[in-house]
Amino acid sequence: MFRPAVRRCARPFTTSFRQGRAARSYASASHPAFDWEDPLASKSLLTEDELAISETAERYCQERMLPRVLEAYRNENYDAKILSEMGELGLLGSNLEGYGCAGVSTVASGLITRAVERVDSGYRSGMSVQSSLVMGGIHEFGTDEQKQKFLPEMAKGKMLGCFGLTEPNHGSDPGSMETTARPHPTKKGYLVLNGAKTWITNSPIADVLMVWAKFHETGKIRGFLVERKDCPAGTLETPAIKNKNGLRASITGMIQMDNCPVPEANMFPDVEGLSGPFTCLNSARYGIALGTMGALEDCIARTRAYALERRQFKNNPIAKYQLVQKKLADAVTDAAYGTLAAIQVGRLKDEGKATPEMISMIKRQNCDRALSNARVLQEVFGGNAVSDEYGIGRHVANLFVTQTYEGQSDIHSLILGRAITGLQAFV
Ligand code: TGC
Ligand code: FAD
Repeated sequence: MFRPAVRRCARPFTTSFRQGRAARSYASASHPAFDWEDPLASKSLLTEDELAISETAERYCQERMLPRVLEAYRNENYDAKILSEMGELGLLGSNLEGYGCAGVSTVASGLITRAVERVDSGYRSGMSVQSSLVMGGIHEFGTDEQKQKFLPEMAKGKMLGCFGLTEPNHGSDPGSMETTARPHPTKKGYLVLNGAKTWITNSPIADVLMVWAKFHETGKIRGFLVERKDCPAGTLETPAIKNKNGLRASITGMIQMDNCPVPEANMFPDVEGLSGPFTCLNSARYGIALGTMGALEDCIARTRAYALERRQFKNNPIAKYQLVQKKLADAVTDAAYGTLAAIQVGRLKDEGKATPEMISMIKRQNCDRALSNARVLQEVFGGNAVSDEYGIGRHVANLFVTQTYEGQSDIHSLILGRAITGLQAFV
């Protein structure tokens, strides 16, 4: 639970959101009130279904996840039951059609990530990998058999997945990966995977590991579904990476494969090259764009509540000082702009009109602005920012990771730069 250590200078955002608005509102019959929680009225762009889904997700996250996060973060203790709870509520693979998935809009799926990330980016990470990267990939590229076998159980959160693209020597440049898939020396209809993946969310607890590897015949990247239960001892190891200084409420590990057998039937049949993993990443990057707005909004709510209660100099609340107000104004503006941009791209995505560059733009901008604002808002807490009970430091550490994974922000700048100039800057 959120319990301030020194003085009651802040409360969970659910209790403090509405305080103080009436005193400064210009509302009248002819003038609507300014709502600092939704300054540009993004809610007016949502359908009734989307609003209901958002409310369900927010309620679950605040009532069931928030009370667990402090202990999870302190002890790097990810509770995998969270995924089955989300499954029960229909929050996993929510924008996919069929196979027990809810089939909601892209925007609705983003509102779910926003609700989860309002609590913690690590919890959102665990969900994004399951929903967007693994379920999304199987839905897009899998055979009928693969879809039937994996998706319904994954939608319930009873089977957990991870997504292995990054390697120790190849992060921003996955096209240079070294992991290979070759024919099994003795078993017909099988391949063997060799190589290592690192920084893989959920790998230590995954039942099914989506591994991207270079196929022996063509040298092209192909996707494989490795089932842990079918791997002989010593062929698959997934050690956890401990002592992280961000995203501690999620579980991260490696995937080490030593002649790891995988049936040919577990290879995606048609997709070749980086368009496979990057198609999965488009959905996950979208979820991060709206998700990080949840983390930023939580930073804003905590900071506002703290600044209204904390008093310095002539017993004034520090919220009265202009420098504090500017910090809040900057953050609230960026959260509002970021939310609107993500809703627009979500709508375009459902109409088939979104480009990968649009997703790069909102992923980069929202992650960068969330991190930058969170770092500045942290200053408002003074020394109390150092106590984990105030929650703001956890968001700052997490938001560094969101800016780094699924394409570091500078890489997204180069993706945009290439689209603007036609010139390739990566190599
Ligand atoms: P490039 O020539 O740009 O593209 C190669 C092929 O891929 C296609 N493609 C895409 N397709 C769909 N969506 C996209 N967004 C796509 N981007 C590229 C492209 O059309 C081409 O297709 P084809 O058919 O012609 O072969 O490839 P490149 O090697 O030059 O790429 C450069 C670059 C920098 C853009 C790319 O490597 C990149 O994006 N790097 C960032 C790496 C990254 O994002 N890694 C993510 C790892 S997974 C992760 O972090 C999960 S964290 C999850 C969590 O915990 O929440
Ligand atoms: P590098 O590629 O070494 O980059 C280091 C720096 O150099 C960056 O700032 C980068 O922008 C810059 N740089 C690199 N190339 C260029 C260039 N050409 N021009 C200018 N600047 C450049 N991966 C997965 O596959 N699955 C997962 O589930 C997953 N989960 C993760 C969870 C966590 C907690 C973390 C930290 C990472 C995770 N990742 C995952 C890996 C993540 O995607 C990579 O860390 C990320 O892609 C960056 O790769 P890298 O760490 O190797 O950095």
